[in-house]
Amino acid sequence: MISTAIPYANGAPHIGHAYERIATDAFARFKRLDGFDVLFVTGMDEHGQKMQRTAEKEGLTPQGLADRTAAQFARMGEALNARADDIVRTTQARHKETVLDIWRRMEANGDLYLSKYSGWYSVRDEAYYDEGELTERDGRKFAPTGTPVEWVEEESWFFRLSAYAEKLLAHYEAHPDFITPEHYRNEIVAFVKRGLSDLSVSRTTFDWGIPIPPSPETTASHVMYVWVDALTNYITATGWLTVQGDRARFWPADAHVIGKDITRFHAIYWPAFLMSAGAPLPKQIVVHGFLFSRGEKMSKSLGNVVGPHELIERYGVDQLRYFFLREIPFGQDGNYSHEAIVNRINADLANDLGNLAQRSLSMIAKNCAGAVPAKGDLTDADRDILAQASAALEKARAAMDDYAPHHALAEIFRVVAEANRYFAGEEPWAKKKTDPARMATVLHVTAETLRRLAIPLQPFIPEAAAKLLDLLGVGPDARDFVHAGDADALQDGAPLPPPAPIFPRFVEAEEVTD
Ligand code: ME8
Repeated sequence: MISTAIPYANGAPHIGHAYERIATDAFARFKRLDGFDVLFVTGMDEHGQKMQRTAEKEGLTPQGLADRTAAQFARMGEALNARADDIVRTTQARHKETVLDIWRRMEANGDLYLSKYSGWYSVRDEAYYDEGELTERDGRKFAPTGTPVEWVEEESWFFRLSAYAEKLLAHYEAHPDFITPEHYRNEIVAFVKRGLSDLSVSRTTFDWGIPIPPSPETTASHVMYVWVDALTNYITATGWLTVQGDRARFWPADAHVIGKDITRFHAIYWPAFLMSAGAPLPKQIVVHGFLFSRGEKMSKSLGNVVGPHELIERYGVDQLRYFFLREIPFGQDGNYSHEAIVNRINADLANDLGNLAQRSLSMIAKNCAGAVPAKGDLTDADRDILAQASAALEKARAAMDDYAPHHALAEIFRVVAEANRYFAGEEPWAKKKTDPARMATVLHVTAETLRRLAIPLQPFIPEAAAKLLDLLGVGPDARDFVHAGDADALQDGAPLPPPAPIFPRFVEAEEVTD
């Protein structure tokens, strides 16, 4: 099981959301093609004060706002070719049931108590902050994330988070890969080592949330703190705890893919809640960095918010997926700009991969009767390029196990570049008259190299890889990684469809300015 964070339903999808969805989809596709049984889930975070306030501002009901945003995110998932198996919306009945179950388990374990909360709260972050973490500007106080905080004083349920610091540290110690990349792990470990305060887990000053069952001790009606609610979505998706159906086997999750701003919630609160509820912990919290448009943080006020749909329309979906996954070292922040995207499209996709496929396949169409040319005796150069293409899958697999798609793609494209050198060096066009058998062998080896590379490219650029495999005559049931090797190699004389381009160059149109 692999998940994305569930985006707040108070605003339209932005490129950070698209990035997370693309990366998680690539991880899910990779495992699926590698023979694993995969559950890929996403969702919508629909409760909380921020939702209630935005809805009021826009003259909508919170549910109306959530429905509108959920439809936008569903469209984004389709447009990115990154459809999940399930979308958990926190206003769904199945989810409320799961959250109440978790709550009762934490209560039964003696970890919830009623008290009074007085302290600072950021509605934008839906997070509490200690006085010491705040900065002051113009008489107003701000959280370390830059968002304004307000003073909150209310009756509240508390979760005994303080009792979990040692247990969490022991867990991080015993599972060094629990938070990855390591840099985020170190931050979390240092934070927990400073000690944890108990966490306020209910609110009484608004009502857009999951109601907490009334107790004789309370004087007001409480709704669940939105992070207890939201984090539980991951269990809702599997039905573990409640439905116990077919999907329950997917819990505990293998990976929660999240952005760096919400590591505290996923690597501290969530495992503590689960320990309290007696539930197994997810195996890994996989953290990605933030995307910036030319190095600036995206914000509406800066006017640099480019929507995912606009980018897909301008560059193409595989092009965008490739750019994000190849360009940004996973886990680090990254920039995107028109120039950088065009550069990747033209250099890697159009020139290296697209041209090699186009040149070799059109030579085959013209000179080899549109069928896989016959392979003669192999030279060292032939054997070497085929071996490199096979090894690319192994290296990509290791990189993806480390959540490093940029390394996987770098390796595959290193071999694409090698294959171009091989093709240019062998000059099959010059051998047409002098040594047609050798020409056929070089074209065969090139086509087989492309097949071996197209197979591991599928998770990253699904449409173009499928098109390339079509052009190579590889049937839909011969595309899993298990078919990448010698046993399924192209056969002499197998018919091929007419060649077609897979990646056009990006040509500047007059209106494309940045
Ligand atoms: O945090 N670049 O929702 P969200 C890359 N509802 N990733 C970014 C980003 C950027 N500029 N901006 C945001 C929430 N993200 C909660 C999650 S999970 C139980 C609840 C990432 O809509 C962000 O880090 O603010 C998070 O992983 C995801 O987008 C949703 O952010």
